Amino acid sequence: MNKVMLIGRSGCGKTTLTQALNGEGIHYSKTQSVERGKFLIDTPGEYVESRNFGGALAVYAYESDIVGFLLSADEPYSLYSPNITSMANRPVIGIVTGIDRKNANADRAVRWLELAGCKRIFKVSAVTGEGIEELKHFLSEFDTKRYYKTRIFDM
Ligand SMILES: Nc1nc2c(ncn2[C@@H]2O[C@H](COP(=O)(O)OP(=O)(O)OP(=O)(O)O)[C@@H](O)[C@H]2O)c(=O)[nH]1
Ligand SMILES: [Mg+2]
Repeated sequence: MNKVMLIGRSGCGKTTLTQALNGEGIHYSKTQSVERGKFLIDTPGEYVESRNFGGALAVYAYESDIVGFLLSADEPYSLYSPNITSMANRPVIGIVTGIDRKNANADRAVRWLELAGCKRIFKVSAVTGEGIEELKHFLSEFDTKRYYKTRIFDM
């Protein structure tokens, strides 16, 4: 399994997705500091919301094989600047979370993640389980060595 670092605004569902990917029961727990698991690095939303913490994400990216940009399907705006993925030193995937939410607009979130530079985007709900297996399969099978040679997501 590749190791993935999850980043995104507070409340977008990083911890809940971590629990779903780990097959744990879902329970609310505010992330107070970077939590490193065997395959998942869960970061507090404040790290992407504040310039002062932003640099730490670059450091933790070195511990990861893949960086995941999360955007909840009901977020009213995106924090990701156009082409910001080019700043990452790891392959970046987009993950639209909370596609079951009442005011979800998953296609809009996909467009924002595409604008940020994500070439491979997953749509998931940690609550209904939709999309979780597809994401798990990708994380376990994605060949980062091949990616560095080709720069394309061929799965
Ligand atoms: N309906 C729905 N709610 C979700 C989903 N994922 C997360 N939530 C809810 O959104 C709230 C925030 O989720 P968290 O996983 O704690 O968010 P986070 O990104 O880890 O937030 P920080 O730790 O503050 O950075 C919780 O009440 C979750 O139950 C989802 O897929 N669907
Ligand atoms: Mg959290």
